[in-house]
Amino acid sequence: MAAGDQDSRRIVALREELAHHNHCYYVLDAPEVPDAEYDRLFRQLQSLEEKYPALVTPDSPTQRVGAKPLKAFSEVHHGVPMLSLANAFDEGGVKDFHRRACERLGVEHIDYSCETKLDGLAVSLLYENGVLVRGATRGDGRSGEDVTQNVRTIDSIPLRLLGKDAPRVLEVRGEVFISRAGFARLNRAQRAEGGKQFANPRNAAAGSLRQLDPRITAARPLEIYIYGVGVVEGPADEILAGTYSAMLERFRDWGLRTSPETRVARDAEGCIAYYRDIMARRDKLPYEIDGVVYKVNRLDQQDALGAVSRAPRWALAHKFPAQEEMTVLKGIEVQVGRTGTLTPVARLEPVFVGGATVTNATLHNQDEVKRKDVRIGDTVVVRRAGDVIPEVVSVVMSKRPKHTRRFKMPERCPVCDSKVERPEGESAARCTGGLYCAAQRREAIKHFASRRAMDIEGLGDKLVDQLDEQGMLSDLSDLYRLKLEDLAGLERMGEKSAKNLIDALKKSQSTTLARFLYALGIRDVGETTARSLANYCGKLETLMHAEEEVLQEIPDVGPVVAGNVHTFFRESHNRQVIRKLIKRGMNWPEGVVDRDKLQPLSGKTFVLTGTLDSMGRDEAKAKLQALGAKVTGSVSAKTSYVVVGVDPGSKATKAEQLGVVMLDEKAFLKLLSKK
Ligand code: D41
Repeated sequence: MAAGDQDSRRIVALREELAHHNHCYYVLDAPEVPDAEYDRLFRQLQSLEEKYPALVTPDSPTQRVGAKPLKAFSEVHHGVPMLSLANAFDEGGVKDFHRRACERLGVEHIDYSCETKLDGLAVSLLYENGVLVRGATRGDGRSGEDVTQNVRTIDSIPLRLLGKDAPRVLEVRGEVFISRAGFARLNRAQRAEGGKQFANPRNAAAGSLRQLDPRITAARPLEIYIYGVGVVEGPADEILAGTYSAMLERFRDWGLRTSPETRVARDAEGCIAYYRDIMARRDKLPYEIDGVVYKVNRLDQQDALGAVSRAPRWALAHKFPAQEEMTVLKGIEVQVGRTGTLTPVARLEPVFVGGATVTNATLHNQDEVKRKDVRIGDTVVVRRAGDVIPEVVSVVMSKRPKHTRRFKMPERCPVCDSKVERPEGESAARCTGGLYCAAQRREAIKHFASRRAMDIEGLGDKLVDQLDEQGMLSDLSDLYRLKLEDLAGLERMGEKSAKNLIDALKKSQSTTLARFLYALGIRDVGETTARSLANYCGKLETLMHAEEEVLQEIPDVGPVVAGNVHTFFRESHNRQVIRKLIKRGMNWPEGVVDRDKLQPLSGKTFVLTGTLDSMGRDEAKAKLQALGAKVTGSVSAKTSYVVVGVDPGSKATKAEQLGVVMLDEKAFLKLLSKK
């Protein structure tokens, strides 16, 4: 069928509109319309194109996937070589780089454009007359592979540049990557389909871009940031005359996506300040980065500096310390925690990783050791990311020495020789020695003294160990029997610090019931639960005599915690320690019950989605809040209930995925009436 004027104009208009919304979404990060509206326009275009196949053009947004699988990739020669980046691993390297650039240019100051260094793979995109005609991998920098079919499936790559003023030929370079969220989603999907797991986002991005079947690539959450330019011909080649940051600005106008973390900074100091800022926010960025990149901002200065051995003299990658390194595992020690949990800890040949020297790394538990099959003498990969505890990630099997033996968890506690138990269904093995076990006793005292518990200033971990070694702490209450003379005899304990500690101990005795309960270190009783217990019962006596069923009535307390609390207070040793603590001066204002925290839905979080017949959303929210519930806008694993009305949104799907309890209107009304 031949298209009427109206239809063909509509097709063009739809493509422009879709391109505009893509730009808003990917480049400006500010969508103007909801996804559903985009989908609607997209489907309109699809059906018009189905009606008039002759009007389908390769740059239509409907044509991202469509090509058939290839047998092999063909080779692409890069007209302008794709250079690599020189590296600096410390601030000295940055200062040297800056000094050399200043000397060569004969200037005192240089402006740099700073950006994040994404951990993906470099590609080249070629636009002719505004249309994407070729995509290629970097390869060795001189030639790479033709991955046009695949880059076309990446939504953040425009198939046609916006506006009319782009150069006739424009080759841009950028990094294709997968965000953290995309990576998690991809691996989850792979697991569900029995496919292979990717080790990290970089591998996933590289593997996805090098698929011969573009339909596979299309299903992968690839993204791009553009950071460079190759061949440029024709009008608007003035982009090569100003600054790099102005060039990026022009790229954005044309619909090309650039990093939002780009800043101009002056001299090495400005660059280093940028590095520190990004380093501090590294773990919060939505994608993984392995450093930052500084580029001399003035393009004429870039030209003057030129390149040496495949790397420009005007750009520098300032790398973060690696988060994973290899080292040798010298031994496995089993540590006993406050509640008796046995944790296998790897003793390592010291290794510098994630910005610190690491000599110990956790192996988590017996199952993990078994899964990773970690053995003494192995070369292992150690990871230290941000503030998390260093861990052993994997074993380099090819480096395993001969005659190694599997690790087995001890059957007796390495500290007190009591029996080790592993309750069914739990991953943790536990020492059954209780407070007779020195390790548990010491950890319990350290917890008791900690800031959020009794807050005994000056009673650090080392001192607790010392006091325990001297036999001065057979239980918690002995802390309040300590005298100046006892402390004076200890190593590294001056008169002044001894006196301060005695004062701090005295001060800690005026406390609150919530703090005291938390300080006792009852299994699974954190600060929030301790507060709930205190608020609900008001008096310690009440709590000590409460039956499990009664405890379960308390907000935040389920059967497990109720059981733990009950067991703790039934234990005569514990009751005795509490009695002694009180006798020696522990006190708190009694019976102050915080009524707010006593409401029937305290501690519960609700999310509302869809419309209810019987009441408006505000009314439902008010009713819930009146009962003490929290009402939030988005579903997470912490959500207690999702109330699902008519026409629910994506929140219902999310709730289903996370296994959050969903209430329909009837169940919701019933819940309100019962409370
Ligand atoms: O984010 C990156 N990985 C990144 C890589 C970046 N932000 N800028 C880069 N700039 C260049 C030059 C200066 C050569 C145009 C790069 C790369 N190159 C690069 N990536 C892989 C090889 C080279």
